[in-house]
Order: sequence, then structure tokens, then C-alpha cells
Amino acid sequence: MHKDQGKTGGVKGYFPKSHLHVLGCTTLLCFSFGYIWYVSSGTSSKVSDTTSNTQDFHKIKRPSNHILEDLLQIELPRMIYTKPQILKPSRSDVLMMTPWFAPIVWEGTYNSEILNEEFRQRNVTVGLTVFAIKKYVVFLKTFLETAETYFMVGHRVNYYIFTDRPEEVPKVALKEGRNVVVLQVQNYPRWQEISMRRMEMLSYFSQQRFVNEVSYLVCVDVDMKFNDQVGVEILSDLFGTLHPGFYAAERRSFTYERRPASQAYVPRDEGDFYYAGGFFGGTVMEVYKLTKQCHEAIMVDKANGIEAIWQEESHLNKYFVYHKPTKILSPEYLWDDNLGRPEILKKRRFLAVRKNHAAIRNK
Ligand code: UD2
Repeated sequence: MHKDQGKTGGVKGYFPKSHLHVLGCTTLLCFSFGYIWYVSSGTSSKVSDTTSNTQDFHKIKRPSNHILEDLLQIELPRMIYTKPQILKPSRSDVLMMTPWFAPIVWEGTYNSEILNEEFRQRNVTVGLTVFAIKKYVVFLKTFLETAETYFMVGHRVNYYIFTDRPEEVPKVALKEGRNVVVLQVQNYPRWQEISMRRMEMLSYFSQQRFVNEVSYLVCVDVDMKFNDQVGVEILSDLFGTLHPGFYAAERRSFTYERRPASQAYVPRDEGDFYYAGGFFGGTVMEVYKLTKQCHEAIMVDKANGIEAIWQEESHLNKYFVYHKPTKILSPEYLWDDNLGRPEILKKRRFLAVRKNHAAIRNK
């Protein structure tokens, strides 16, 4: 697969111009759509100090204390549902549990009613982080609109949009308890660098800001659309997603970084799964640890004049070999229709949007 074809190697179509939204809006207009703009200024190497625009900052409703909230007693109400059957596993066609007892999330393996009740009682706020640097802002409208329909329905959500073009972030009507926060960050000439620098920015903002505002972070690619429910069943201390191109592959086929000179190196006799760079997350603390370690490894590689084969995705995969995720999402959570519709895939929750790499990258 050629790197410029994209990770899933799919056919990428031309993204219609009608999706280009160059909207020079006023702050007033933004708030009328229930938006919270947080546009930070300047850049310290890559990311800005977030304390500059305090008047908007205070508009974010924060959970009272998301560390202590976990200690609150959760008591379920009376609920009527089909009982689980010990001798009849809900799915027999796929692995539902890793050898380190992390559940693998497939349609049919969980009860969203129970999970929703538990997370509602904890009043959890989820941060969805997405980068739309340079021309990738064109993907935001569909991304946000579909997220409003399918992502964490009924829960509190902060969308954190990292962009170098804040004025081009489209306005989308938001449901109650949901906010958009625009974080202005710098861009880079190479798309590989943009993709990798996400680790640095995520670790910086986790420490500076997210830790005070949300319990969990979900970190995803922007050239995607939600196509079915993605809810609290995904949440756990540390979660990764099975890459749609490799979920059935043998270890030898995983596209881990194989050069020992790189910090992302994974020996051929190690590794459980091949995880996608485009969907991972966990508690703010765990995402901070992951992104900080990956960013530092990327910087060591840079100093040594080497770049991992799949940029930060390679570093993420190395991290997961030695820090096992506590939950794993099936490819339902990151699918590309160019890969067909296998029988095991009961839902396609988050789908790659066709894109023409040549027209979109480095633009
Ligand atoms: C794959 C991975 C992606 C990352 C990348 C590294 C999946 C589904 N995707 O995606 O997570 O590991 O390979 O090579 O596994 N971006 C911008 N502006 C740019 C370029 C990138 O905002 O100019 C952001 C944007 O959020 C985009 C993401 O970086 O979704 C990943 O870049 P990509 O979508 O071009 O990479 P792709 O599809 O090969």
C-alpha cells in the first residue's frame, strides 16, 4: 500500500466544494449557536498558552470534581431486560475478551441501557478531540453534524477542535450539554508532521485544560463521519481500536515499525493487535501519559533522523504493546467502506469519508 493512499488504502474520491465552509463569523453569532470559542493566541513552539481568553473559558461548565465523582455511589433503578446467558455467549463469531481481560466491544455484547444509566449518574463529561489543520477544515461540518446525532447521545460532550483556521470552523446547532471549543494551533508544511504533532498538542492540552473539564477523552481523525451510535460503551481507562485493515491479520502482517533504530520499533514476535491511529482514548490521565510518551519518542526519532513508518500510529502501537488497553473497540468504530462489509460487522459506527489525498494534503 502506498503511504499517500491513506492507511486503509481505499479509493479516495473528490470531496465536493460545497463542503468548503469559509465562514467569517462574529463572536455574537457563534454564541447564538451555543458555541464556546476558545481561540488561543501565539505559539510556544507548537501550542499556545490557554489562559489568554479567560472570559470565554469561564463559560465552560465543568464537572464539580471528576476524580471524586467516581466515588459516588451508583444505584441502578429497576430495569427490565433479557438476562445474560452463561452458556450462550452473545457473540460466538468474534473474540470478546483479551487474555488480559479487556473487553472487545462488538454490537450485541453490551447493554447500553445499563451503561447509560451508570454514566449518567456519574454525570460524566466526554471530550472529543479532533484536528482540522489546513484544508482538513472541510471535514468538520459533516463530522460535527453526525456527532450530534450519534456520539454520546444524552451525555455531556465538549468538542475540542484543534485548527489553524478558527474562522473556517462551521457552525452547527448543538444539543443541550454540548459545547464546541476551538483551540488555535500552528500548522506544519508536511502532513506527516501535522499527524504526528497531534500527540504533542494532546498531551499539552490534557495537562493544561482537559483535566479540569472532562473525565474522558476520545481522540479521532476528522475525515470521518458518525454513521451509528458511539456511546459510553467505549469508555474505559485506556482504549484503542482495531484497525479495519488488520483485525483478522497475523502478527507478521502488522505494519508495526520494524527498524530497531526507531523508538516505535516492535520486534516480530511481539504485539497483540494492530491499532488505528484514528481512534483512541481513555481518562485524561491515561491519554496524557500515552500522548506524552508518544510525543517524546517522536522527538527522539526526529533527533536521530528517522520517522516511523506510520508516524504517530506506529508509536501508538508500540505504546499499546507495553501498556495494555483496558478496553478495545472493534472495527465497527472505525470502518472504511472500501474494505467491503464482512459478516461480523453488524454496525458501521464511524466511517472514513472519501478524500482525494492529493487535493487535501499539504493544502
Ligand atoms: C492514518 C490514520 C491516522 C494517522 C495517519 C498517520 C486511521 C483511520 N488513520 O490516516 O490516524 O495515524 O494514518 O499517517 O487509522 N490532519 C489535518 N491536516 C492535515 C493532515 C492531517 O488536520 O493536513 C489530521 C486530520 O485530523 C486527519 C489526521 O490528521 O484526520 C490523519 O491524517 P490523514 O487522515 O491524512 O491520514 P490517514 O487517512 O492516512
